[in-house]
Amino acid sequence: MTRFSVLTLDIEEGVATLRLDRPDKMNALNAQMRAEITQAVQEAGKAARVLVITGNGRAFCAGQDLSDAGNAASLDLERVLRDEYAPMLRAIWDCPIPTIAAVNGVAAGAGANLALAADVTIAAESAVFIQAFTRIGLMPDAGGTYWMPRQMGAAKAMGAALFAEPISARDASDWGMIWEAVPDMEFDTHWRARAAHLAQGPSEAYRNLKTALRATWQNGPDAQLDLEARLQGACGQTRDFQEGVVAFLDKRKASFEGR
Ligand code: LHQ
Repeated sequence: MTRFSVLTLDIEEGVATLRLDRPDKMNALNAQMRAEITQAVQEAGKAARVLVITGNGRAFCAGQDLSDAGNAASLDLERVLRDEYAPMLRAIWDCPIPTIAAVNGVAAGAGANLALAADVTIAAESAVFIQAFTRIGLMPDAGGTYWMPRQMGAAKAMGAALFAEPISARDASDWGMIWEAVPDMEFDTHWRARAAHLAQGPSEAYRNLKTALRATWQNGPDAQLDLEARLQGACGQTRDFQEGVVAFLDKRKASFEGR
């Protein structure tokens, strides 16, 4: 497995855990971090059954490393977004296994949108999400304008972007921006249990439901019904489906192999 310098990647019992590891910089994203996340996500997608992205230290991720920028005016934002952020976000969106963002602390700017790019976002109650961009004269990027209105609705997305105020984990959960907020004391145990659940689940069904739930934004009902039929047809060919039905009839818990 590749050695990384600004993150760690551990794979155990089907769970890949990617920890952003620049705690003194609140895990801010520099070029090295973006490249390593892209590579680690791709590796995890091949070697594990679920991927968790979390942060070391008190932050999840403070977004773009602003100390990297030097003279901000000379930073080519368009290039950085196209060449470095987009591949990282595509790697997460295209990841064939379920992805969990375990948001242990503040998630700001591109760090907030990194958290939203995961399939499931679980936050510690003390964590906050800040669309911090307008504070430094920018608009949301890193996929925020794509995910925010879809996840929290247009009104909340516009307010979050314009006011750049911290959104508590509890509000984020209530608004539908994230899956759940969890008391800090239970946070680690909780996301590990969630990850273990998915790592023992029917991987083909997960892959296909991700495809269907993403495609729904572009499809009308006919296309979506057609897609469901095709993808469910593929699920029907799996051993996990066989096992699921037999386990149901045997009144026992299914033991999925992930194929
Ligand atoms: C940091 C950072 C940071 C470096 C904290 N960088 N050091 C932009 C441009 C280019 C291309 C593409 O797109 C983007 C997208 C973006 O992400 S723009 C938005 C960038 N992020 C922000 O504006 C957030 C900046 N950080 C903050 O607002 C605060 O630090 C937060 C709210 C995250 C945490 O506040 P506190 O808990 O009060 O901590 P702190 O501010 O004291 O920070 C702790 C240390 O971390 C501190 O360093 P120091 O040496 O003084 O201890 C900060 O300088 C450092 N840090 N964020 N993004």
